[in-house]
Amino acid sequence: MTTPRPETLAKLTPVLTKRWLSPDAWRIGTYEQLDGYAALRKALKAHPDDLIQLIKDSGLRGRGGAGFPTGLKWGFIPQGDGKPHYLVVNADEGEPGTCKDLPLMTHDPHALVEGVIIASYAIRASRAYIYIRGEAVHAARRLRNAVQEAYDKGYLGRNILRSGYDLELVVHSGAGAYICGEETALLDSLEGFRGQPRLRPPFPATHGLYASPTVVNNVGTIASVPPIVLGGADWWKTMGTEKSSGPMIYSLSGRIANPGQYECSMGVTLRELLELAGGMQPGHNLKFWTPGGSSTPLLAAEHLDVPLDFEGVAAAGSILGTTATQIFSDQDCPVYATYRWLEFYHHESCGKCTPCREGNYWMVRVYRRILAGQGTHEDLDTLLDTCDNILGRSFCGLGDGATSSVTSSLKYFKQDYLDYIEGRTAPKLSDKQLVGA
Ligand code: L3W
Ligand code: SF4
Repeated sequence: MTTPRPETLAKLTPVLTKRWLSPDAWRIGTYEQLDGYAALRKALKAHPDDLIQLIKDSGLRGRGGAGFPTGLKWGFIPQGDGKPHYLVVNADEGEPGTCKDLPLMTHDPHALVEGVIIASYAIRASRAYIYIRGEAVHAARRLRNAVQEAYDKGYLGRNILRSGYDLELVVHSGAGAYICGEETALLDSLEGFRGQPRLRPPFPATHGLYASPTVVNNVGTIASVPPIVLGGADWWKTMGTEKSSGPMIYSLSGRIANPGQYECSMGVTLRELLELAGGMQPGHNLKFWTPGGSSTPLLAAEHLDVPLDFEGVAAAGSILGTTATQIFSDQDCPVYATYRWLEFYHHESCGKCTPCREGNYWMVRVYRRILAGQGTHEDLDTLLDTCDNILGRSFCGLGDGATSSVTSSLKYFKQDYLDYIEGRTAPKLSDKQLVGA
C-alpha cells in the first residue's frame, strides 16, 4: 500500500464531503453548528438575479453527467411569465459505478435541502421536488427527516425566515428504473406516468414539470450552491481548472486498496487518485477503467495522467460523466465487463425507440456467443455496425451510453476478443447461457 505524497494530499478538497465524518451531521442541530443554513440567511438578503449571476460567475457545471453550466440553465427560466416554476432535483443515482449522491444525502441531507431552498429562491420557484431512486430507502428516510426538520425550524414553508418567500419541498421516491434518471423521463414519472423520455427541445427550462418552466439539477450540483454562496465565486474557482471549476466527488471502486469517495479539485488524475486510495490491490495491475461510469468510453493504463475534468477527459476520447471511476486489473476481462454492462442497458432500455431496444438485445446475444467460444471475426464487425446504428440515432442518452464500452473495448482490447474467437481464452459462458433474457 502506498502513502500519498503531500502534493497529492493537497488535491483533496473536502467541500461537499466536509461534514460526512461528523456522525450527527444529518441532524439539523449539528448541521447548524457546522455552518448550516448560514448560506440561506445570506442568500435571502440578495436579489434572485444576483444569485443566478453568482452561480454563473463560479463556473459551476452540472454534476449529473453532462456538465451543463448551472447558472446558464437557471437563467433560461422565463421571468414574469405568470406560470409556476419548479426546481426538480435528480437524485435517481443509478449509473453503474456511481456513488456520490446517495452518501451525500445519507450523511449530509441538509446540505441538499439548503441548496434546494436557495436555488428555488433564485429561479422564483415556490415548489420543489427531490426525485430519489426507489431502492435508496435509507437515504430517502434521512431526506424526509431533514425536510421535516427544516419545516419545523422555519427554513421551509410560508414566509421563510421572515423573508416573505414561500417554498414547499416534496421528496418523491421512484420505482427503481434507470431511465428515470433521464431528466424528461423523470418528469413523466413525477407526473404519474410511465417514465419514458420526452422529445427535446423543448427543454425542461421552458416546458418541464406540468409543462411549466423547470430546472432539473443533480444532487451534487444543488449541494454545491450553499458553499458558493458562503465562499464566493472566486474562492470556488481556486479549485479545479479554468473551464471545470470547483471540487468533484470521485467514486472509486474496483481493484484498489481503499475504494470510496474522494473529493478532489477537478483535473486530478487517476494516478493521483490511486495514490490517495492506497494504490492497486496487491497482485493487480491497472488494465482498464471508466472515468465517469459505464456510459463513458473505457480508458486504459496509458491514460493515467489524463486530467479528470470535462475537457481533459473529452480530449482523451471519453466523457467525465459522473466521475464514477471503476478500476479493473489485468485479472479482469474487458469483454466480460462490457457484456455485463450491456446486459444492464438491455434490461433498463425503456423500449421507446428501435435502435436501443433492438440493438442492445442483439448485442447481448453476440457477446454471449463470443464468451461461449462460438464467436466469429464477423461478430466484431456486427458489434461496431450495431453501435453505429445506435449512437446518435437513439431517442435519449441511454442508447448512446450503451455503445461506449463496446466501441472503446474493441478499440483498446481487440486482442481479448480475438483470444475468445480463436480459442486462446477458455469460454466464460456455457452453451446453456447462450440464449435467454
Ligand atoms: C435549455 C438548451 N436547457 C441542454 C439542459 C438539458 C439538461 C442539461 C444537459 O444527459 C449525461 C448523458 C449520460 N436549453 C439546453 C438545455 N440543456 N441544452 O442541459 O443536457 P444534455 O442533453 O447534454 O445531457 P443529459 O440528457 O442531461 C446526461 C451521462 O450524463 N451519464 C449518466 C449519468 C447518470 C446519472 C445518475 O445515475 N445519476 O447521472 C454518465 O456519463 O450518458 O450523456 O438538463 O435540459 N438549449
Ligand atoms: Fe428508451 Fe433506449 Fe430509446 Fe432512451 S434510447 S428512449 S432508453 S429505448
